[in-house]
Amino acid sequence: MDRDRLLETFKNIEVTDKTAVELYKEISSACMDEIMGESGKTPERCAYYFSVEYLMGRMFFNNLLALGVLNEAREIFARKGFDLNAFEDVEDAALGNGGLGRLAACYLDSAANGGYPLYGFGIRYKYGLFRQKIVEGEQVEEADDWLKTWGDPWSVRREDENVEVKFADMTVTAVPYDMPIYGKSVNILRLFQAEGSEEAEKISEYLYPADDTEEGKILRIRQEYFFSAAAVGQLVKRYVKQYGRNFSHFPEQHVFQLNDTHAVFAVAEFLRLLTKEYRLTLPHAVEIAKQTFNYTNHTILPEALECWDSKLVEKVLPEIAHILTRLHLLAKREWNACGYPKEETAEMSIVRGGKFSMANVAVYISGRVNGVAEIHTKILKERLFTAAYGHAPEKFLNVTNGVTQRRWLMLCNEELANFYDTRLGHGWRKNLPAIEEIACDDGDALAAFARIKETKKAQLAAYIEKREGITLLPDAVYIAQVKRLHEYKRQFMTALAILRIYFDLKEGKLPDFTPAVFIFGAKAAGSYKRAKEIILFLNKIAELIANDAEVNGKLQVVFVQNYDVSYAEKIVAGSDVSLQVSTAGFEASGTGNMKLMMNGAVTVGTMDGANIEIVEKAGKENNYIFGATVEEINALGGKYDPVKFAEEHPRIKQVTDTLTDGTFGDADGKLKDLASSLFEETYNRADHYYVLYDLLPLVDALLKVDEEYKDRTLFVKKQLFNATHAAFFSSDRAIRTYAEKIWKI
Ligand code: 26V
Repeated sequence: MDRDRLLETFKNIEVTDKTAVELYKEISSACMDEIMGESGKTPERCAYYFSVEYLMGRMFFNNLLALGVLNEAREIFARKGFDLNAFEDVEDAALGNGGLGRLAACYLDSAANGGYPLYGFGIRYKYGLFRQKIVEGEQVEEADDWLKTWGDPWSVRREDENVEVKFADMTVTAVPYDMPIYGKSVNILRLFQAEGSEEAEKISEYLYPADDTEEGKILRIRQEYFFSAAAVGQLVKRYVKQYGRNFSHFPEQHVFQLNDTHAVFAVAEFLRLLTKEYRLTLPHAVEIAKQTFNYTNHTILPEALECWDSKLVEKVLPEIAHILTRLHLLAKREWNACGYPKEETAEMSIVRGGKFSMANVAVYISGRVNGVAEIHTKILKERLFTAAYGHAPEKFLNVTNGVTQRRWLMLCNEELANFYDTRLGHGWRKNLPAIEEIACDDGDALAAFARIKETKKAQLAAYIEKREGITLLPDAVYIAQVKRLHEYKRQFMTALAILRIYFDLKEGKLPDFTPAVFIFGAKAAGSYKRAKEIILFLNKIAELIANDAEVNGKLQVVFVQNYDVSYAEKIVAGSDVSLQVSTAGFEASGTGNMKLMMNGAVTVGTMDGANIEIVEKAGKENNYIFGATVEEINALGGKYDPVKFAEEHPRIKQVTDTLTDGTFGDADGKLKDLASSLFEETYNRADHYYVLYDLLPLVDALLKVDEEYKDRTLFVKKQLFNATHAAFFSSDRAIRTYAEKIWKI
């Protein structure tokens, strides 16, 4: 790529009489010309990432940074009187709902930057994850028509590579849109758009359509098969053109990574093609598949482990249902021949209770199965896939997640990046572990870092003011909990802890309390009622505190609307404290925890997911670990009785009473339902997530933070230590591990 030529093009772009949208398209397309000029032919061996989510966020600034022209571009256009920050209004490409999708985006970034040939496949949804508004404390969802205003100058439609995808009742055209990912190599994210009849086009309309009806389930199955089959079909066809029907070289050239179970139909489609179209025997096709596929698990929540009713699959994809059934029998025979006990073969079975277990297909077929943090992989081995692990321990490995420092440090915290440049030179930009060289007890470094934190906090405050119309308390510690809204993540527990602090303040028990601002950002899945009730509760607490003159100078709660990648960029850079308080054993890894750490936030967290590795690198003494461990929770067994527990702890009871005593009014029973989740058996056991059990330890941890924050030097030192010990959590390291241990690319 010719940097000077690109800058020359920028200089020649006329800005007068052009709208921001026109300029956006013109500048982007100049970049695209350079990038596409670079995307050459694909190497012999490539890795392919299959994911139903990609949370790319805003590509503009990222790509200009990758091209090495961001600062010059800012200057060039500023001189013409145009501020590139106008493009902060460009919609995020939010084709994902959380950690799994953002991880995919970070991995594409790191692969390109490391020069690893990794190509992504997914769906080009017409609407991304809904846009969220808060109206009277409640979440309101609006369609995210992300292409409407700014279009998508970062993708190229490739009709010459269309694929036909066949269902029992219709044939759909999968039209590829290629988004280049620029780095040392130029890789491609290929998203398929469904075209054809009105029914066909529904397939790529929405991300995760509700699957509580049969119709919804069918649509989900169609989506998953649609992009998997398009991708596999294309790759197999290209291979056959070169090698004919001898598939023995296929695994030498292709390695597939299933990002969770959403693309497991790719396995079935692969076997279908090889057996039906190319006449291999099933055992032979399975042998090839076993050398090609790998699977990453991202959750142990039973409700998220996909099982599709075999009758439904039969209805829309009869050949696929048939091949999965044959695969089931073949696997059974294999296990029986090995003499495995019945309970174990039942646990590993592909067909279970009339359903296809997509995870069991993935585990059976995959050469490698990985979890996303040490503790999570341990749980996969010991609890989720016990039998499979027992019989093939060599299959299982851990690859702890990572995040890209290009977006989550260089782009969102230019000030911190400059700080590293000043002290270390530019080398760290290609080799993140170099930041460990910063001396965290050096007075100058600490003072400089403290100033940067203040700057980033002020920027965040200004942004929140602009977006939410809320002025943050001055001289406060900023404490952030930003992530999907889920019961296991326990935003509810944080809410109760804040109420506890509120009462303590009112009762005069905290005379030296440093002002604290709690910042929440979270979307609740449209059909997840209880998650929405938690959002309401948080907003009610925010309002109660804001209207109480006795405490509103000391405590503040802000629930930001429409939390997304771009909002995250502001929040991770501008927070002092990162809340990672999931019930131990439930958060597979977390990646927000890494982003906040990388920007120098200390963690208040449980021993769960990657938090464990975070404190291993940055020291328990520099973070605030609290709460029950996995072992403690297991040891509690059925002995934990939350009703009794609350009775025994008046400090708990006082806050949980607010859910039912009218403190917040509750005509529609939403807060009462939250109380039920604690004290009654509903769809889960009473207090299934140990919210009350860990509540007072959380309060203590927060009060300790508040106390220690007063000693600014001490606290900033902890922050800097975290920031400079975050290199392990770079997705460059994670991708290198995948490349070396799994992909062999
Ligand atoms: C949950 C739900 C629930 C409601 C509707 C749609 C939906 C879709 C997906 C999921 C969870 C999928 C798994 C997932 O996102 N896991 C996250 O993966 C991250 C990357 O590995 C990891 O850091 C998080 O801990 C894990 O929760």
